[in-house]
Amino acid sequence: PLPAERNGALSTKDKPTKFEAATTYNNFYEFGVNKEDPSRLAHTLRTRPWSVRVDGEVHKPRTYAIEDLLKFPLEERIYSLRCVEGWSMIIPWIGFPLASILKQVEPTGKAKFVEFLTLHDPEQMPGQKPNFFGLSSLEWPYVEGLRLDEALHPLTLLTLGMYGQVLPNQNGAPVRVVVPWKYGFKSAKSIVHMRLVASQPRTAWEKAAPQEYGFYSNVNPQVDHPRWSQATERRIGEFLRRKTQMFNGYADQVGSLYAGMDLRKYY
Ligand SMILES: Nc1nc2c(c(=O)[nH]1)N[C@H]1C(S)=C(S)[C@@H](COP(=O)(O)O)O[C@H]1N2
Ligand SMILES: [Mo]
Repeated sequence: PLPAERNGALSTKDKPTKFEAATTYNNFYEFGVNKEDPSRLAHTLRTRPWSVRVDGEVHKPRTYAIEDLLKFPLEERIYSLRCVEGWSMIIPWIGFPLASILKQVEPTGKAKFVEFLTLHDPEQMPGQKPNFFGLSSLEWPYVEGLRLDEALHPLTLLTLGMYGQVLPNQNGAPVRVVVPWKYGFKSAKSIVHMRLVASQPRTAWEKAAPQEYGFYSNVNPQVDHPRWSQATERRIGEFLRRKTQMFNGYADQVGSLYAGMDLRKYY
């Protein structure tokens, strides 16, 4: 169990997805490319000891043991997660604003982006082993990134738990980020390193298919994926598709971050 008070103001009123669904229908390519692979295979991930290195363009680089992270004041926030594949879930996450950590390490004036790196260990993460043909689903480690102002936004949650307990391995134990106005792949799992950098990181999905997965990846029903529409989504557990909301429903809170930007160009 991981107790935390609900932040009602920052939580959607939509009904949470069933725990059983949220823990058996996952994307976590370190454990395979099929939705049921992570729940079946992620037991090999060792989440203790665990630490997160925070360095790069900062005045006070620091390594946080997972126990240090668990001492931050935790809150529960019910967010919608919209996968780029066209499905969504409502998940009661537990964590604290990523900004709390970023402020402690004191970014230098050169820091413009935050890069997130997932653990790279094929012995624990079988999906990182190349297949018979020497091919891998993605380049490892999984890399994601945010602009510094996005990383500092109060909605961006450093996440340690969900549904009142610590994160199940398949959902990115022991620590992941959750960025609710962006497609799910921006929310990197099982993070070991956060690097503050001057130039835009090259993310794992940009390396795999740059014309399909841009750096920003804000949820946007008006900009289709090259191979499918993004106008609607299937909420896991529901039958009819729903309309996808601009910025996944968080437009009032985050729209100003992108004022004046052409969101077709910066997809
Ligand atoms: N390290 C890592 N993080 C990842 C992924 C991944 O394959 N590896 N998949 C992403 C994708 S595509 C989605 S939709 C969400 C899914 O999170 P969930 O399984 O907890 O719902 O995790 C994201 N974070
Ligand atoms: Mo996704």
